[in-house]
Amino acid sequence: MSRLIVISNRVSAATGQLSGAQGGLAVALTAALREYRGLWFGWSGELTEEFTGQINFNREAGVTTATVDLEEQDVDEYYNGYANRTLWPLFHYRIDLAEYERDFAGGYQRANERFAHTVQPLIEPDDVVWVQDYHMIPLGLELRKLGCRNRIGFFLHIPWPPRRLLNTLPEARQLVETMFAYDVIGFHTDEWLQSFREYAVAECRGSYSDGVMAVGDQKVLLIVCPIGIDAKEFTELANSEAARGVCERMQESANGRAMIVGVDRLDYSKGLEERFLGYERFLVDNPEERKEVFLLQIAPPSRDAVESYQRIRAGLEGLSGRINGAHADIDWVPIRYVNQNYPRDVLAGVYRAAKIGLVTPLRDGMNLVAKEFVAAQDPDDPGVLILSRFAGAAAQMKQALLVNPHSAEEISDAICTAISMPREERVERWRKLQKINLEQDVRWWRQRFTDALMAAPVRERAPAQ
Ligand code: GDG
Repeated sequence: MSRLIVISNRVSAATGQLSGAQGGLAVALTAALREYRGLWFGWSGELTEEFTGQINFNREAGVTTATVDLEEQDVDEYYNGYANRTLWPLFHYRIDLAEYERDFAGGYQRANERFAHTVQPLIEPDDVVWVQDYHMIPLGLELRKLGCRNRIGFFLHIPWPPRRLLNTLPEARQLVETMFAYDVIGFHTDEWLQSFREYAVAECRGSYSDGVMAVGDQKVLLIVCPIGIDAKEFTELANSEAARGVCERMQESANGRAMIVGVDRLDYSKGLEERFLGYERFLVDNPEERKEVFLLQIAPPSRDAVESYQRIRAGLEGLSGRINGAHADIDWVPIRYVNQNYPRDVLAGVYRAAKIGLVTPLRDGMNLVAKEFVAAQDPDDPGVLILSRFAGAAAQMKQALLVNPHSAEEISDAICTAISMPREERVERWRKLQKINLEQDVRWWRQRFTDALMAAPVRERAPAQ
């Protein structure tokens, strides 16, 4: 049987001490790697004076990880630069925040070449290679240049931007052309796939038929493959003693008021400012309801080496302070805004205690918080999910209250609807949402992708460069 080689920027085999965004993904990939006797390769997160390509092997939770240290300049240009200051904002439609620097593009290319040279000797002829996310777009081509004929797939965890936005990136076409070295490319939604397809057809002379994009003599299968969570595990977590304790504590501190919860990495794509403004609109427009609710926003800081993240953090502190100053009373504060990272069982208990989950990103590849909120609910008395129609999750979670996150009025209206929603309707909506959560979970996702990849024809030869 073929081995699976997963390649991603950061590596985190599931050891039982999962935290943050790696949680569900690490569980899914670890399970796949165990099944296929695989290997997980990526950056160690550590710096080195001079890049040597020396690999640190580790065996964790039944999975072999192989990591490599990077030079400070690589991290500045590749990770903090091109990945997080160029591609992340651009792919989330924020060309106002995107920084286009040749040094970033050069560092990104160099880091990907270094990854390819380092991992290539570890790849055996029958192995199947799965590259993850926007940090590594050109990696497949770099491996092909080194003679790798294995099946190589790529999965994009973030949105694919519309063609006209992508064209603002000076090297957009060259970047997209590197992707034809893959055998399969996966997207969370049909919308992201269609944007990729439109770009490839219009700008790279691609032709598309039956899910296959052909460019010259290269063919790549495009698939929609929405990621899920480990819904069963998360539901169990929400029923654990620790989570129940947290839930009770939250209910006590809510003092009979309905808790609205938001949980997001502190990132401008998550629409936190717009969410606060929508909530404020609700307070202003519904004076009789306002002291019946409060918003708990958990927002652990991320990427704080990047200036736009420092700005959003300062902006949110100002905005939550202003809203609390304007609307609070001696016995009530409208927003509890917390910049901390909590263990997963605490999050599960918090979700469970909430009457409303407010998940309103301006743009999101998928959004796993929406799925976790659903998985954590009490089946007999579930809370209501308010979800941005611009999150990939909206394509699957149609029984949520879908809103335009830019509209304070829509957010406010949805909060009103959620607060007064009868129990039967809440239960009915929740059942459908949880059914999809369980059916299309994280294992379904990786099986769908690896099945497509394993079925791809093996390349006869590496493309000439
Ligand atoms: C990218 C894409 C796509 C958050 N705060 C805490 C904490 N979290 C966890 C959540 C959730 C994860 O982080 C966030 O996942 P999202 O999917 O919401 O967002 P991104 O981090 O932007 O992820 C996204 C995803 O990749 C997968 O493809 O869905 O669209 O942007 O699991 O629970 N976890 C803990 N403490 C916190 O305080 N433990």
